[in-house]
Amino acid sequence: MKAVIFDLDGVICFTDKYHYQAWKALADRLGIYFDEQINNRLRGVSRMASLDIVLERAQQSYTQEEKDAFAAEKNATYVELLQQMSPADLSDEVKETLDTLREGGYRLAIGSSSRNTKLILSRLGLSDYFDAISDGTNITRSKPDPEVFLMAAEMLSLPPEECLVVEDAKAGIEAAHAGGFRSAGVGEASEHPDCTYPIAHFSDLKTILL
Ligand code: B16
Ligand code: MG
Repeated sequence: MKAVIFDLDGVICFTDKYHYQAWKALADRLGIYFDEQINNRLRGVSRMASLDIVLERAQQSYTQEEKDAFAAEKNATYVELLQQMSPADLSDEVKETLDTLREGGYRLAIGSSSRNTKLILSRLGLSDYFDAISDGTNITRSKPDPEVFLMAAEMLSLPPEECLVVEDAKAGIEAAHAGGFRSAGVGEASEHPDCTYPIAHFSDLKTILL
């Protein structure tokens, strides 16, 4: 393998709590039940698909215009919360592993559903770190479709067989598998039958790749 394509949320950093707070604020305003368990279902899922999951508990249906406004409202809250992030939110384990893989000759890319990828990378001090960034702004189909990873491989000018995808979401493992990539899964992603390398810690990538 020549490159590693990292999912962002849940792999490089942890924005779950901010997604939760932002969706909860919207759901509370609309009088819709929302809890951590529902929030867990939003992992790796695009913003509009996440909204559809949040609205499953709604007592009424909404127009597309209203849904667009709800998604924008949630995102405004989320972006505000992201201002709390700083390079201190990048763990020593993640930074050291990334640096070691790079020294080992691997090219490193991001494959994230988030349309806020560049903002998050900048908050973490990683704006210019990756060789390619494929995210929610350059895809039309969300994970489990492989588009986001195929775009990353294309940006690296490498075939999927030469790229390892690292994911925390089951939908991400399915996307990697569908695109012809091998995958390393952390958390619930490690339990997916299509996950090539289940790992307990991010630093285990060094054992797989070096
Ligand atoms: P945004 P990932 C995903 O990022 C998150 O896991 C998911 O919870 C979120 O809904 C999605 O990005 C879209 O995020 O609203 O910022 O565009 O895990 O693919 O890095
Ligand atoms: Mg993720």
